[in-house]
Amino acid sequence: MDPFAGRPRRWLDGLPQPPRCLVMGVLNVTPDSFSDGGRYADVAAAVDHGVALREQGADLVDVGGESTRPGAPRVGEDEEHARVLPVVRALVGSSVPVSVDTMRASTAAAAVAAGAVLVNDVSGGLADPAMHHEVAQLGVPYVLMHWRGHSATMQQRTAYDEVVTDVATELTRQRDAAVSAGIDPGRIALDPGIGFAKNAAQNWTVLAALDRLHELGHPLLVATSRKRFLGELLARGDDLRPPRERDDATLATTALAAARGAWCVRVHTVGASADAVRVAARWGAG
Ligand code: PMM
Repeated sequence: MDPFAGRPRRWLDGLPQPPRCLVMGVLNVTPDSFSDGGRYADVAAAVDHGVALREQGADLVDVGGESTRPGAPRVGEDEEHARVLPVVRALVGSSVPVSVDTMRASTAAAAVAAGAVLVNDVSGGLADPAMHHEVAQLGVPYVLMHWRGHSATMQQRTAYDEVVTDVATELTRQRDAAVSAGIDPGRIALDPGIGFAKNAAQNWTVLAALDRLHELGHPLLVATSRKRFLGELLARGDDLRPPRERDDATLATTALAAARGAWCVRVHTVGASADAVRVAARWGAG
């Protein structure tokens, strides 16, 4: 029997390469994420939101059960499974393509068994030594993000000689580890980890250098949605623009990332971004 029966084939034959940037919709099943914590903490609300994201044009709905906002504590394995798996099952049952946002191999495996088609690991394999081997066995696409440590301490890890070079070097090291563990390089997308162990200036420097990250030879996922550096850019005096008022700025970063060749953007508000990536593709085609 085909273990992937019923799942969208386009995700199982490798990384899809559509003629436009993909849109991943964020679905945090957490009480404490920085912009949507608590809103989708119960299964029914989360599933309704995931279906709505799909209807608004998400190519994937990214289900996560552990907040990674700066300072967040870790969530236990059982709790993460209890948050994520019923939502993954229900969305897959509604024909929504789902990725799982997790740093744990066991959660990745359980979510793929429940129908998820991609593993999105913000730690790039550093949080759980079993992750790369597990993803290799699962045979699904893998988003490998630049990461230097858990949320509780990551903002103390912002020392770089030159941020773009260092991010590229560290991503390459993790990519090589993933490939050595058996993950097909054709199924790996890289993500510079905007807001992870980076201050606002470093985030902007990395975004301005996407071309250098393209040289690593993998599709790039860019996730800026509602992040603090946008709140800082748009601050009035000492008052940061609140997370839920950063969607217009996120739309600008979506359009720019898509125009600079990003393979996928990860966003909270999907509809406008789904339009923007089409505009960027059409503009690029001339
Ligand atoms: N950021 C967050 C969560 N998951 N996944 C990837 N690949 N890249 C990111 O930058 C990323 C992520 C944190 O933000 P959230 O609270 O909006 O989910």
